[in-house]
Amino acid sequence: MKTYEFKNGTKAFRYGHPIETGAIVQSKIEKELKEELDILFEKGHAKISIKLLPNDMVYGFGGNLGGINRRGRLYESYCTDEPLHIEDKTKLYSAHNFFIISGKETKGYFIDFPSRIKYDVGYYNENYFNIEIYGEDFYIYIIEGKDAKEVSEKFLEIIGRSYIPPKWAFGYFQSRWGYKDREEVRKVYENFRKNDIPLEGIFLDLDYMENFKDFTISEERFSGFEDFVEDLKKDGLYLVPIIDAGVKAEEGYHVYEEGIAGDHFCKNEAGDPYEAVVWPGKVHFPDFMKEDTQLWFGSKYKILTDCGIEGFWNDMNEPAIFYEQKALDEAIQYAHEQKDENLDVFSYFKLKDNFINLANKDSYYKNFYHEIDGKTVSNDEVHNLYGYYMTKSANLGLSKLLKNKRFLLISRASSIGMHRYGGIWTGDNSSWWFHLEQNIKILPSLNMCGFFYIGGDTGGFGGNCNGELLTRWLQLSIFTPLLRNHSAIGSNNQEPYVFSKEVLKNTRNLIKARYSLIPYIYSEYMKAVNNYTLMFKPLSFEFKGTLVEEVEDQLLLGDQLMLAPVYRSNQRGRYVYFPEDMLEVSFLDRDMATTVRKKGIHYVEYGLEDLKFFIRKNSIIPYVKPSKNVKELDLTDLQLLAYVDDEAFYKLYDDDGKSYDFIEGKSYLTNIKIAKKAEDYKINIDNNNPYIKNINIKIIDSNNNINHKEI
Ligand code: MIG
Repeated sequence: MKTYEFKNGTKAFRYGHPIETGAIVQSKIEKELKEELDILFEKGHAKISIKLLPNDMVYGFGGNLGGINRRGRLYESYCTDEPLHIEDKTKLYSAHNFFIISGKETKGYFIDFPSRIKYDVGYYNENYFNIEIYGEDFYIYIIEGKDAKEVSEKFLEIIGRSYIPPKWAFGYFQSRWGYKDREEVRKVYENFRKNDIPLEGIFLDLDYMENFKDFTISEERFSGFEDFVEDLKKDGLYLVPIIDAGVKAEEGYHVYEEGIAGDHFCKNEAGDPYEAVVWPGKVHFPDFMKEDTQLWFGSKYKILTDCGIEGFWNDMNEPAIFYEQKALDEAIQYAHEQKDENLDVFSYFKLKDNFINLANKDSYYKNFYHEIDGKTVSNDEVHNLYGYYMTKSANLGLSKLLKNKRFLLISRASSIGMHRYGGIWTGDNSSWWFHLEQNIKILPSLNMCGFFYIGGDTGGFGGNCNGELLTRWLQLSIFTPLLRNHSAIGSNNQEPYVFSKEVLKNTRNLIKARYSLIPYIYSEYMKAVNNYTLMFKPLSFEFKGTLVEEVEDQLLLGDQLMLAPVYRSNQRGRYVYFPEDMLEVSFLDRDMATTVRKKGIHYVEYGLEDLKFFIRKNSIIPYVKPSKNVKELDLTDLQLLAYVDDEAFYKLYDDDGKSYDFIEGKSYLTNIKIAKKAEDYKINIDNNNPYIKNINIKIIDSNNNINHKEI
């Protein structure tokens, strides 16, 4: 074992010879340290057991189901295409091995290991947190701090700054698997414009490709693609195509030919390109663990960037496998053998399950190999790096192709480290109220693991969404960096305009509110990323007490807002816990009504026609007039909504939203200070944002007295 220490005090323990995943970027120095965890090495696995005290909370685990407090659940890190997000699922698309145990003392742990890990977070025995690592070579990082907030910030420091998208990536996106051709996409765009709903872009799903082949465009359905992209861009609209991990194995197809010629595909046991079946039929998987393969695949995005594309979503990169030919053959063979048998129920179940369980079998991932530093390593051993390295490859490619221009990039599979290369969407949720609730809880957990450009499929992916659910979901998603309404083929359409007039009106207003709030949301995003702080926090990261620890359906956004979305049907409002006095804002009310809420529990009315949030004491929220897209956002007249008790501050961050010049300090700051002075207010504004000309301020005091100021 080797031990190390980081500048911020984080300790690292190296066991065996771990694969370097690239999750950690900060440098560490070797230092003699006492081992803190009792690790039992047994049959090639490592087992750790941590005692949990009755009031310990467990945070982290990023993109998993369950509560903000992870205690009482089972988790597994093994990236999986799991389309059914139900209560008893232990793993989804991500492997986010960071967690914090917080109680009398607080410690964070990160297990840097790229294969399977199982966690029993006090599930079978409430007093123990048991971990089983499927290997003996790994790093464990231990982070101490005075509380969970400090620990999470220290972790963000060592894993490095998150990916930063362009500002247009904060707009509203419409998506649907099944927009079958150019005409249909154009109609969607026209419908948004006709109905006066802002729209930043449309995601293109598999449908745009020729036979599901990466980096091809269907001539038949999307002819004249380049002109189409350009045409829409003139109106400020972006198209964001999907790229899948599997490359169709088909002679004559350029990506396949180049992949074979350049030796870019993962191998099978015999050393030939490994073959599995996904959307295109037989595919090979690029070996993203190899640097030249990363560069090669990354360079293929050029085919689309040459058409004017500046955003992508990487899908099926767990990698998802529908079946291996051999496994299918065996299932068919077994079925044949049973043909004239008088099956008992168990044989029948076996027959049926043989087919049902064909997808993503554990055994498949042991059947193909990567090359790492000249060594052959099975996918199973580095399984959780696949989506990460695919997205790294895309990021490297796009950075080269688009130079100083930022791009939108999200991935479905991920592990920690990937957060520096792209964002994620939370995969195939359903149009269920329960998934709206899950969407609330996942946000802070993802931030803790480094992921900031995040969002769920608003309205739900599978199943049929109704107007009420879409509206309620938007009331949450208006605040998430990635705001995308996406649905599955075969489900009912869920664009805002397919429902009643009432729903159209409400959703239009909500999306407009999003655009009004982009200056704030962007500012909070950039500050969180640059300062290694969380954008979304559980209440317990800022306040103390039992109630605060138990509330999981409210969040803090930045240091200014508390969110309390309605996530159940047929509600006219909900109970909200106020850990301190706050200002309730009805943002879509004609006069933007406000109510001072005293510390405690209150029933807050929250209709479908509104957007509610709660401003913390001495905080200021900036907003502007809505626009149809980010390009047309106009900061000339900046509005401020301030809840002032004695002295309120806000630092509004802005930059060109397009380039990386902000890294060299090319950003605009507007420092705002509003202090109560006897019967009046003293306002200090230090503005170096050239776009802001006038500032209108609405100041509300703790008695809900309203004051207007103009600067
Ligand atoms: O097997 O491309 O999560 O967003 O619409 C399904 C089709 C493949 C899964 C993604 C989803 C996408 C869908 N994909």
